[in-house]
Amino acid sequence: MNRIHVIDSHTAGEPTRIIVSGGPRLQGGSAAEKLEFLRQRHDLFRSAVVNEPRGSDVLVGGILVEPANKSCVVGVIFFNNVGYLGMCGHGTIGVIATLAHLGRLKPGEHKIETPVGIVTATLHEDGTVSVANVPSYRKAKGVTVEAPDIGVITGDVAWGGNWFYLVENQGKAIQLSDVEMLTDFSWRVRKAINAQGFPEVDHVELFGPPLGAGAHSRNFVLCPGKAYDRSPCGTGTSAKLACLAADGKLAEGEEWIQESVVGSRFTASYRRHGDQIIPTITGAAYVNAETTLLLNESDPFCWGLRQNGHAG
Ligand code: PYC
Repeated sequence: MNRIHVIDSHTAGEPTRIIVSGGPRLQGGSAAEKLEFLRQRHDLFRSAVVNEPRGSDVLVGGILVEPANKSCVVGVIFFNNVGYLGMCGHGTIGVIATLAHLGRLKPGEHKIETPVGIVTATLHEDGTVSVANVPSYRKAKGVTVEAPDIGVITGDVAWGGNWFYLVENQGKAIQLSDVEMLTDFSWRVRKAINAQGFPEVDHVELFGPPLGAGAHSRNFVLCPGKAYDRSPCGTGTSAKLACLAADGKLAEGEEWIQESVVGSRFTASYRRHGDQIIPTITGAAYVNAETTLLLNESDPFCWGLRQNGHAG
């Protein structure tokens, strides 16, 4: 029986499960190398932690690792129901809230190593967290795709720590009552953009007018395993800022309030970094469970129910 100590939190409604102890020993120096070791040797562990019956498709997991870069307080590898994430904005806010809950961090600046670079998280006195993300940029503007039963869609491809296809004004209201339709729409769009020369895109982000006062935009973000992000998505908001900056629609240091499909918010801004930007995303996470997962190999669903329908 393996015992895995985890702390669960949510950031703007999106859940994060951080493995604090009991995970596999990961060989490799950097977080990127450790991710490859986890993927090659212990992928079932990922599934056991986040998939049903212990988790759900919505859950993002993170395993804390020894950072190779000693300026970092910790390293983290994020994963979901189908694989691994380069970075995760809501998850990083969850990591900081988790470490603060454990008494391992005080308010101030803390560097965190991720597989795609070092991010700087600031824990504020009021418990909110600002994450200065990895350099973000737009790769392609105005990419038109034709999706079955949808027609022609135009959007931008951008990097914010993960790859996004960002679509404005797709004619659909971004509302919680329509998430099934938005999921189906975004999934078709994702297949179309992948087929059209952008196989790296694994998140689709749709935008519409905000519903809440003071917000600039509302989004729906479809994640790689077909779950939608309950938060405004930290890496997705970073990709959005890269596009706004490239179009001259948001000045350096100006505030952007991104609302999610559930109505939660991140506040964001950016500074220039050569021809890329460094976005900063601010939000709050709340710890809501501290528990021990039991991995009993005689349980037929010990390693989680995977999307291909297989147990273990
Ligand atoms: O906040 O960056 C994010 C994120 C990625 C996937 C789910 N949330």
